[in-house]
Amino acid sequence: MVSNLSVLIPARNEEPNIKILLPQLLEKYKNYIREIILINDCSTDGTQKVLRQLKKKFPKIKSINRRYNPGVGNALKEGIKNLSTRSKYVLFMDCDFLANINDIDKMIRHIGEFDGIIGSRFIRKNSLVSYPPLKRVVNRLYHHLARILLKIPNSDLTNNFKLYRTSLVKRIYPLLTASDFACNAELGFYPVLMHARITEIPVSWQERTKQMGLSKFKILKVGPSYLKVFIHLLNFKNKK
Ligand SMILES: Nc1nc2c(ncn2[C@@H]2O[C@H](COP(=O)(O)OP(=O)(O)OP(=O)(O)O)[C@@H](O)[C@H]2O)c(=O)[nH]1
Ligand SMILES: [Mg+2]
Repeated sequence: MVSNLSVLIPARNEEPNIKILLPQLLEKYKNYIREIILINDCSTDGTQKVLRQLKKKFPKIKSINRRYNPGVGNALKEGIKNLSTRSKYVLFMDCDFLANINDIDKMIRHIGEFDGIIGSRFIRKNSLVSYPPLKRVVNRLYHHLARILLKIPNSDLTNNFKLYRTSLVKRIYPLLTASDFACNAELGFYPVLMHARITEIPVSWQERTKQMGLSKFKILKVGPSYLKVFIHLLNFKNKK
């Protein structure tokens, strides 16, 4: 059975979402979760204040408050460095995955057979509700290139919705170079290149409502970083 589960969540200005997400996770998965590590990067809204309140009520919540050099990759690496020594599994997820809380149940039930399970938005039809068309095209192109050049057939390895064994996370950690969103691609692709047992389950994706705050993802800004990661992945594959 899954125990000693660490949940790693990067956050930047996510006050409205963490108020809902963290209590729901702890309510639904209290038998599994050892810790939720929320890595708060330079938030200018009430994220830190809400976190302080939540931590009083839920001792399993830990926070890392980063004050400079923000970025999802920097935050995730910091989170991994701070995992409990007793951590056996790590769940990576975003603050706006409120609609995906129930999907974790399936991941937990099946992780015994795998080293990692990734939530894919591209297995089931109609899984994407108002997904930005440009992001979709670029995402599909990235995975298409991966199929051809890396011989990786998986459908959505860049989604930051992954349940991994902690031992696997520690093997990937030294390979992580991206400071931004492209770290999600490193976390998804390296395990497959390392021949870890990775599978995907279908999940849906829902656009942020007005109440959920703004997206921080800017495709033109992070595009070069994803390309750099792809070159690292190619080099890694060719060296093996
Ligand atoms: N720690 C940290 N977290 C960040 C930073 N930028 C974004 N995040 C978090 O990363 C997660 C994903 O960010 P989103 O803005 O939802 O990006 P996205 O999912 O690609 O965009 P959407 O399509 O709007 O959902 C959220 O939990 C954010 O709070 C950052 O600089 N530092
Ligand atoms: Mg999002």
